[in-house]
Amino acid sequence: MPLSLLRFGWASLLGRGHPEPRMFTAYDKLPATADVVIVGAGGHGLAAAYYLARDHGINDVVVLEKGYLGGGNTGRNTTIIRSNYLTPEGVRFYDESVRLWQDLAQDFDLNLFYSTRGHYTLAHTDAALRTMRLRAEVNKHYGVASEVVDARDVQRALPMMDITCAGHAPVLGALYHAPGAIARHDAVAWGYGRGADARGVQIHQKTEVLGVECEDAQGARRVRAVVTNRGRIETRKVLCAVAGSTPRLLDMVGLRSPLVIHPLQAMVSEPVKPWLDPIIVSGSLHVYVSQTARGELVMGASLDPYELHLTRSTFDFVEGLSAHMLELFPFLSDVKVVRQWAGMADMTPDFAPIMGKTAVDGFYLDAGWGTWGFKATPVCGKTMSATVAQDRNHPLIEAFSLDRFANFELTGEKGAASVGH
Ligand code: FAD
Ligand code: PYC
Repeated sequence: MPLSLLRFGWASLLGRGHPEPRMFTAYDKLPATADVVIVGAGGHGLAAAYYLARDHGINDVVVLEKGYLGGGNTGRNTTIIRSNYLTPEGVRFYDESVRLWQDLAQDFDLNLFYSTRGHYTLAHTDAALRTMRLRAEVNKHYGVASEVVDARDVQRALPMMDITCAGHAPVLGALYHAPGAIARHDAVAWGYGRGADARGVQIHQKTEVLGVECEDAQGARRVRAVVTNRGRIETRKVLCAVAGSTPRLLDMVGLRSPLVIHPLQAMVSEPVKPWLDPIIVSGSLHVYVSQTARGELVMGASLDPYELHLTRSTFDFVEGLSAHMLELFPFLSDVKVVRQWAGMADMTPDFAPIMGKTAVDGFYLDAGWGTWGFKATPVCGKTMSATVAQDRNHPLIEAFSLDRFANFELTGEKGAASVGH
C-alpha cells in the first residue's frame, strides 16, 4: 500500500482531515487590486495566466472561476488535437499549438497522457473528397502532414470498419493527418493552474463575475474594476475566457458579437480491449470516436440543432450516435455506454475563434471556441498573454479579431470543423 494512502488513513482516523498537499493555494479573500484579472479558469484562462507570469513577468494576476477549475468545456471535451485546418491563418495557428503540446508535460512535470494516434476524416461524397484535397494542399503548403488516402488505405488501416457503412454511405477516401492526438483534459487545466499558482497567480474558485465597471477616458471606454459575488477588484486589464458564457460577459461591457450558444454532447463506453488506434471522424454520419489508454471509446456527434444555454444531456443523442457508430463498427453492438454529458459551445458564423483587443480599452477577448478550442489551449495562452502584456494583438491572432464580422472579413473554417454542423 502506498505510504501516502497509509498517512491519509492514519490522519483520517485521528480526525485531522486530508493531509495531501493541495495543487493550488486557497485564499480567504480577494485582493483589492490586480494588474490583470482573468475571468474563467478553463484551460484558456489558466494558460494565459501561466504564460503572463512565466514569459512576461506579470504575476499580479487573479483568475476568477464561478464553478471549479476545469469544470467548463475544458473538462467536458473529447480532447482531439490536430492542425489539419482549411485557412492559412488557421493552419499556422493550430500548427503552433501542436508544436507547443510536445513540451507541455515536461514543462508541468505532469503526465498529460498526450498520445499521437493519427486522424482520419472520412469522405462519403465527392464534395467531401474535394474539400479534403483542398485541406491537404493548404496543410502541406504550411508544412503540416496531411494527405488524401483512398478507400483501400482506410480499410487497411481500419480492418474493423464497415467501409460501406451498411451499404448506404460508402467511404470514398479520407484526409489522413498523422499528428492527430488526444490528451487528458483535466491534467491540462491542473498543469497550467499549478504552474500559475507557483508563480504567484491567485486562482479563486466559486467566484462569479457579476459585472465589469468601465469609465470614459479621453473619448474611449476603459476597464476600471470587476465586481464578483465575493467583492470587487480594481484593475485596468480584464481577459474574458468564459466560452459558453461569453455573451453575458460582453453584455457587462456593452459589446455585441454574433456568437450563438449550442449544447455539444458526448458519451463514453465501458472499457474494451484496445482495437482502435487512430481517431476517426465522419462529418457526413455526424460521428467521431477515439479510444483512450484505459480502453473507453470516447464518442461525439454534431451540435444540438438549436440555441440553448444549458449542459443537459438527451437520450436522442445517445440513440442517434449509437446508430451511426454501429453503421461504421457493427461489432460494437454489445458494448455499453456508461456516461454522457454536454458543454456549451460558443459558435461563430465562420467557425473561427474571436481573439484579441476590443473596443473597450483593457478588455481582451478569448472566445468563439465552439467545438474546437481544446487543441488551441497552449497557443491561446501564449498569444493572449502576449496580447494582454503588450496591449497589442499578437500577429498569429490578427485574422480572429471581433471586428472582422463588422468588416465582412470572415476567416471561413467550416470545411475543417470536426463534425458536421
Ligand atoms: P471553459 O473550459 O469552458 O472555461 C470557461 C470557464 O469560465 C468555465 O469554467 C466557467 O465556469 C467560467 N465562467 C463562466 N462565466 C463566468 C463568470 N461570470 N465568472 C467566473 N467564471 C465564469 N475542442 C477540441 O479542440 N477538440 C475536441 O475534441 C473537442 N471536443 C469537444 C467536445 C465537447 C462535448 C465540448 C463541449 C467541446 C469540445 N471542444 C473540443 C471544444 C473545447 O472544449 C472548448 O473550446 C475549450 O475547452 C474552451 O476552453 P475555455 O478555457 O475557453 O473554456
Ligand atoms: O476540433 O477536432 C475537433 C473536434 C472533434 C470533436 C469535437 N471537436
